[in-house]
Amino acid sequence: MLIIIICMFLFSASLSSGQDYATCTVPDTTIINQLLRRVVALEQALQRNATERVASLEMQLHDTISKLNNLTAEKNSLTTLLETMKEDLERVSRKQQAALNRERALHDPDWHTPFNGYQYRLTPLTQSWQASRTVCQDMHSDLAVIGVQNPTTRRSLANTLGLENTWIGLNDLSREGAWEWIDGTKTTHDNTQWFPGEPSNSGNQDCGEIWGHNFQYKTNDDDCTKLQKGLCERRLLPPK
Ligand SMILES: [Ca+2]
Ligand SMILES: [Ca+2]
Repeated sequence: MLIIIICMFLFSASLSSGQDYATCTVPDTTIINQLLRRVVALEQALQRNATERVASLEMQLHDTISKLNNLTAEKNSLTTLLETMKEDLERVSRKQQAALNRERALHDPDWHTPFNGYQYRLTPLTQSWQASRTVCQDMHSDLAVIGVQNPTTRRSLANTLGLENTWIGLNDLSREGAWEWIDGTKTTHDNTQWFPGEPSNSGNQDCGEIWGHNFQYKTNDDDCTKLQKGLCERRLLPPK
């Protein structure tokens, strides 16, 4: 086998050098050894080149992966920063919108603004308690609770708005005699100033109203279907 390889090598050499090795005879041992050493050296050189090339490619791959990881981390960091900036922008926008809404509300001529952080107005038509409440809710408010629990504020509202019998946010619709404000607060001696003898539930009275001047603007229960105006209340939210 080795002789065949050597013959092939000699034939190849004859083609490149022009020397005639066409007749392949068994060469001298020295020549064979020289050729063998050249083959081994060539093989070792090829092996070294391949190893170095693989090592170089591995380093390049490692470097590329490292850069990719760095870019991914940078991208994640920028994404987080972008989301934070977006949230900050939205918060500022909401704050500006709230301040704008508050400013508009403060200058809304249809609403009265006492000093308790709320605004008040009467519903335009005489309606049932529930219909009056719906009108208030359509104006982003509800029937009054806070302003009519405090005697001083209630009297101020009565004088300013000219309150007569007026629906407020009070009822015992859930259970007879269990009076509560529409914000869920139970009635107490301090937060509900009933006119003496009230609530009477006379003929089934489940909705609360403020009585007029002659009754010191005290509270009474009345038939919920009675047609009268309601007192709407909305909170002036300070910007956050
Ligand atoms: Ca009742
Ligand atoms: Ca009554």
